[in-house]
This record gives sequence, structure tokens and C-alpha cells, in this order.
Amino acid sequence: MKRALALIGLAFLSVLRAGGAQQTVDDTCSVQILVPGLKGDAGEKGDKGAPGRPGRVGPTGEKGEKGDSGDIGPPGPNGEPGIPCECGQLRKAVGETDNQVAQITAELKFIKHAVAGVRETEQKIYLLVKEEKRYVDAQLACQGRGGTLGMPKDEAANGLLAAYVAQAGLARVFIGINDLEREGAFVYADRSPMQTFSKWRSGEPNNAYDEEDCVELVASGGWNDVACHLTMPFLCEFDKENV
Ligand code: GN1
Ligand code: CA
Ligand code: CA
Repeated sequence: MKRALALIGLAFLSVLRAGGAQQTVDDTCSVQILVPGLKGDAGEKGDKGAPGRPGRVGPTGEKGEKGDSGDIGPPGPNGEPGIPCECGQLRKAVGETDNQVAQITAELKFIKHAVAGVRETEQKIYLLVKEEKRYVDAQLACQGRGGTLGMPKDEAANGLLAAYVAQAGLARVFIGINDLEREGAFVYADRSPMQTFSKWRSGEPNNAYDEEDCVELVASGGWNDVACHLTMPFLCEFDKENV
């Protein structure tokens, strides 16, 4: 209704403004009411519009499952050639060092077990070793140091050794006498035969159990034949000439 009134108003104004030669008497007296014409035909279809702007970035997706491991890669290039190894010489040096270490270790053990303070005669030095060994090993231990197992060949030497054993608090030690080669034929460790001197305890040597071919000196000074595989401390003897 408001729109219709407005249109009527507009029409009235346009009539007031109109004038001129064409205006008739009738024109001045009549009020021409203008109304909109009929709707025109539909226009032609417009051109295709420009493409729209890209949409907003979507939200981050969920984390996917861990994929399978990849294939093993190709082997790397060869390294630089090494320095030539004098392996034979090195092995020899390592072997020699091992031997020296073993020797020093054995020496320390020997010294550790040696009873402090040796006993001497004019020609000999005696050393008591508290490391318990079988007869052959005891003899080797003395030999390896330039001596032999102790060989008391007279009363003086025997008495000296017996006192040494007693003072060390030992009951018995191996000395260098055996009948290993021929039963009943006792010899010294240097293979020299027994002379007139001997110090067998009463009833000895008895070759007990048919297996006693080595000799021990007991603290009271007597000798007894015992099995060579027994282990006990031992007495070494060194010639002063060789020391
Ligand atoms: C010892 O084991 P038994 O007591 O029979 C000794 C023998 C002696 C004997 C003297 C391993 O023998 O050498 O002849 O006493 N055996 C040992 O009675 O010391
Ligand atoms: Ca014997
Ligand atoms: Ca015996």
C-alpha cells in the first residue's frame, strides 16, 4: 500500500513538471496515473562465473598406523686398506710376555713362601720353601733357580737343616734323596750315591705300601722314606760357587 501511494505521488510530480507545446487543455486538467508495464521476457543466460575461492584448510587427520620396515639397504663401500700387520712377530712377542709374566708370578710365589733367613755352610746356602709340592715339582723348583733339593751329606749339614725346619715350625720337608731308579738303592738328587753318612729313623727305609721312593727330613733330624706323590714343604740347596 505504501509502495502504491509512493508511485502515485511520483506520477503526480511528473505531471507537474511536464509542460511545453505538446501539453493540451485536457492535459492540464487530467491526472494521468502511470502504472508499471508487464514483466519482460527472461534475459539470456549469463556467462559462467569465475571459479570460487578454495575452501578453508580442513582439521588435521588422525595419526596413521606405523608402516612396515623398509628393505635392507645396499652394502656400503669397502673401507681403506689397513696397515700391514706383522702378526707373526706380534704373536711371538705376546707369547714371550705371557711367559715372562708367568715366570715372575711363580718367582713372587716362591719368594713369598721362602722362609726368611737362609742357612749357610762354607760351600752351601740352604733355603726352606713353605710351598707344598710333590717331590719332582719341589726338585724342579730348586733346579729352576740354579740349585737342587737339599742333600745333607754329613752330620753338620743335617743338624743345620733339622734346626731350620724346627725353627720354621714345620714337622717334615722333602730333601734330595730317592730310590726312584732302583728299589732300595738310595741316591742324592745330584745322582751321587749315599756314602757312609745316613740318618734313617729306626725301621726306615721300609718302602711302606711298596710305594715309598722319596725321602723326608723330620724336625728332629731323622730321615724317612715316603711316597713321592705326597705334597709338603721342601729345602733347596745352592752351591756358593754358582750364586
Ligand atoms: C707312616 O701310614 P703309616 O703310619 O703306616 C709313614 C711311613 C713310615 C711309617 C713308620 C705317609 O706310615 O713312611 O715308614 O709311618 N708314611 C707316611 O711307622 O708318612
Ligand atoms: Ca722305595
Ligand atoms: Ca717309610
